[in-house]
Amino acid sequence: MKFSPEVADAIKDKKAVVALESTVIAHGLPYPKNLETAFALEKRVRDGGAIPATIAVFGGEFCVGLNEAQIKRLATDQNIRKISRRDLPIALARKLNCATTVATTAFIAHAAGIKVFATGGIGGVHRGFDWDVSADLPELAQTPITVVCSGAKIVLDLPATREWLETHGVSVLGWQCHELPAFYSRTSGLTIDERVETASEVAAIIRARDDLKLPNAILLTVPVPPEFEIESAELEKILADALKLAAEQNIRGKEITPFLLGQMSERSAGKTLAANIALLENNAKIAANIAVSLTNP
Ligand code: PSU
Ligand code: MN
Repeated sequence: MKFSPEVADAIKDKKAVVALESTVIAHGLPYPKNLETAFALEKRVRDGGAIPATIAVFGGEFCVGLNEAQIKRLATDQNIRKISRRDLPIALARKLNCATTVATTAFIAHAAGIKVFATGGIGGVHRGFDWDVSADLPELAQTPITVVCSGAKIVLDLPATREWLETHGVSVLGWQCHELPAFYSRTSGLTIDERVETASEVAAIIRARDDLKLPNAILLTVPVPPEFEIESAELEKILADALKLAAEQNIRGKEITPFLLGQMSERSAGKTLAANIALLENNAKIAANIAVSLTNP
C-alpha cells in the first residue's frame, strides 16, 4: 500500500479522512467531466473539514491518496482496468494500472484504517435472472466501513438489491429521508432501516456497530439534491431502451454498468450525467461531516 504524504499524516494524527473511488472517474463519467468531478469531490471533502483519499492501483501498488498526475491519468488513459475483488491478486502480481470499484475501494480503504467512503451508487443485483450480482454487495457484507451513496444505480433490480442487503446484515440508513433513494430519483418505494438527521447520529450508529464487532458495512443513503432529480417515470423509458440495446449488443460483465450509464446520459441529453455529478458531490460533503463527527466523540 502506498499513501500520499497528506493522507499518511492524517491517518497517523487520527484526522478525518474520506475515501473516494476511481472507477467513477475512469469508467463512470465521460472526459472532461470525469476529471473536473474527481477534483470537485476532493474539494467537497476538504470544505467539509476532512482529507480526501482517492484510491486506485498504479503499477500493482494500492495507492491511497493520489497526486494530480495520477488523477489525470485515471481520467484520460484508455488502458486503466476496472477491478473488483477477484482482480486484486492479478493487479498486484502483474503490476497493473487500475480503477477501483466500490468493492475494491472499500477493501483498500478499510485496510488503510479509513472509516468513511463516499461514492455515487453501489453495484447490486442486475435486472433479469442472469446471476449478475455486483461484488460490491458481498464486500459490504464483510467490510466494516461506512459507505455514503445515493442507493444502488437505477439500472439495477432495486428490490432484489435491497433484499440482498437485508439478508447479509448491512444496515441501511436514510439521510433525512424515509425511503431508499433510487440514484437519479429521490424515492424508490423501498424501505430503509432508520432515518437519520445529523452526522453525529450516524457516528453513534457506526460506533455501536464497532462495539458489537459486526463485520459488515453501514450504508448511508442520501437522495440526489432535489433540483437535479429525474422522475422515475421519465427514466424508465430511457432505461428500457438502453437495456434493450445492451441485450442486442450482448454487453455483459463489467462493461454493462458503464454502458447503461453512458446510454442514459445520451438519451436524456445529459440530465442523468448532471444528476450523477450533483449526487456525487453532495455525498462527498456529507461523508466529510460524518468523518469529522467520528473524530470528536
Ligand atoms: N457509481 C456511479 N458511477 C459508477 C459506479 C458507481 O455513479 O461508475 C461504479 C462503482 O465503482 C461501482 C461499479 O462499484 O460501478 C459497479 O460495477 P459492477 O456492476 O460491474 O460491479
Ligand atoms: Mn457484474
